Amino acid sequence: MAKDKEKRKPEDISSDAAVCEMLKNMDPELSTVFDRSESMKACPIGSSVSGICCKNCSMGPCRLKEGKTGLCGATMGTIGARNLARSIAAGASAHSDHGRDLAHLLGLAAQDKAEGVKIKDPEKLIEFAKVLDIKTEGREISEIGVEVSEKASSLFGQQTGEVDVIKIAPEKRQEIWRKNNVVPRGVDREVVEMLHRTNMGVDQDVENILNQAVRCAMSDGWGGSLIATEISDILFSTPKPNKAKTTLGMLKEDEVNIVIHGHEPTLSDIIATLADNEELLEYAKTKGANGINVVGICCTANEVLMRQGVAPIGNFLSQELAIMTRAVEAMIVDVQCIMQSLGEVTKNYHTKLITSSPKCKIPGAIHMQFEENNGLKLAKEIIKLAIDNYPNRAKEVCIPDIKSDLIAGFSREYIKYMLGGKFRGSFRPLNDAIIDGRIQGVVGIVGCNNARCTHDKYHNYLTKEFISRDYLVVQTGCGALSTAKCGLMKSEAMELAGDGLRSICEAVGIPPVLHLGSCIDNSRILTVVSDMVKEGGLGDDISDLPIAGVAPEWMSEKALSIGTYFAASGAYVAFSGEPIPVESSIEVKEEMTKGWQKKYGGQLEYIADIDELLNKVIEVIQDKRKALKLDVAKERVLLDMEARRSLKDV
Ligand code: SF4
Ligand code: MSK
Repeated sequence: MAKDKEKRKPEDISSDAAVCEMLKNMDPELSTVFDRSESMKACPIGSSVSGICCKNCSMGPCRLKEGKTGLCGATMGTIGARNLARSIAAGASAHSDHGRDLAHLLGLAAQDKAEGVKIKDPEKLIEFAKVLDIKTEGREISEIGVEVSEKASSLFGQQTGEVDVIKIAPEKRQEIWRKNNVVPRGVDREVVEMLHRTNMGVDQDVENILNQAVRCAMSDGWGGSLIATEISDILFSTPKPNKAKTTLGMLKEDEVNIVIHGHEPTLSDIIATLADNEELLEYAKTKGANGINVVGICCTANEVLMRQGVAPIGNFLSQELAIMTRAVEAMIVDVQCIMQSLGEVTKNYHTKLITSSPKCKIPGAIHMQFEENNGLKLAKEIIKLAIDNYPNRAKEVCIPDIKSDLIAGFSREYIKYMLGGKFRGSFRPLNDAIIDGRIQGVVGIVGCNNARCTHDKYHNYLTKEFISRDYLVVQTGCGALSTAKCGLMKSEAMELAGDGLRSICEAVGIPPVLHLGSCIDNSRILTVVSDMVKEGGLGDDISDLPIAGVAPEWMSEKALSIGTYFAASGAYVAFSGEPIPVESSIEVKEEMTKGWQKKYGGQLEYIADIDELLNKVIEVIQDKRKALKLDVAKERVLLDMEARRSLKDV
């Protein structure tokens, strides 16, 4: 292992300075995901670069190269489309199952039956109730909460009609979806049909498979994820900007460190709230600790960062290293993006690994199951267990002395408020800034880290490049944490922004990179772009907007679902890092680019070279500006107002 480590310098492995520090100091006998990425190469056929692999029946796995078919006659195109579609179904399931649980929790919280959880944003509940056509006038909040819970839950099992949260999208967009028959009928229905159609010997037509893949992804972005975000805001509060600090350096030498990791906001929100509970703090003192330090990893971190300012210590690839600091008393994990290696890593340290969801048990972990009626009691038990573990900590800890400031907490509601004020909240100033060219466009840089790319490098590189060219960057998930760690989410980052973007950021008082939340919260971006269209002046559909999405270090199947629902919503989307599992099929790639462009005005493609991707995104956005005649507007604004007025005649 030590020999493997000599191959790459820490700086070639990660752009996170605290992670590099850990890699320099860690026990050379131990293995991390970075080591395994070197010792175990990806299967070239499985990754679909030089062929494709199908294992949908026991006559296979069939490994195909150009010109061959599987035993059943399946072509590379059919297998590529099926593989992508199955990944989308899995990704959509993960997000949607999360949304389902929150919908159920809302009903219990409304009836005071969810321990430690209450409706924190009744205004948002009323707004969401209206989207679901639920009467709100003259009704108690609890009553509305129960009905919203029931209606939202019913959208998962609905069999016919439309998942009616799509009404949030601009009218024209809804018509495009109806015309192409991709409006989800019910969240679960689309996933089940996707799995059926990709079963051995069913759907064999590339376009037909991908049509359903789009409908399935739509049931995530405009279904399960959107429901999850709206209800998370209702229950745990709609985010407002808050200051925090980040990196592994936020672990504390003299306090009980508790890491919350995964994706769910429920138990983690209660644990974070209890960090300054007097009784628990007193108990911590009896064990020699000066406090309780709750910090986060991955999207659970993003959930509590957005609402409570809890420090995110890292993203996906930092999870093993957090334990290797020897300073973590307990790591509580819920669902998604939790490496199984944590069970092995904790064997070498005093850290207690605790699983809390019935959906995720890990060998080597203690299972302490969260139920809607035990949140507070369980959170206290977990914190006490962590406190009891503090005296078992090694004398020497290894916490990197590196920290970075950040501002997070940009919800759609807050963006509207910050631009227009409480009583006239509006996207007008943003649209105007885009129209007059101070902001060239909006780029969403989202998604995971991938151990086969230099950790955080592409996220940070692209973010810097875009803001320097006056593109406002919005982020979610691990991508958001990448840039936060390298200091791009603080006011000082304004210096890196182009003059136009900087003038807006200074006027409004925001950083040039906005943190919109967890992976689930990509649905926030959908609602923001829908509002931008409704505000007017930038066309009448999402596909008219000068926007694009990028996932430069993607890893999870959820990213494929996200990329697909953005493309189906009219955005240009590019992935980089590792290829999308369709690379060996020209037929599939053509449908996802030219085909989807024609149908939805958006597309999804993989571009290996990061500068090529940067230029492509700029080209796409500039083409949109041209189509809106904004390229002309910018020059005329710089000349005089008269010329700008005459633009109407162009
Ligand atoms: Fe091979 Fe066809 Fe079976 Fe796939 S479904 S494993 S291509 S025989
Ligand atoms: S946690 S899905 S690695 S963004 Fe949402 Fe990060 Fe990707 Fe998991």
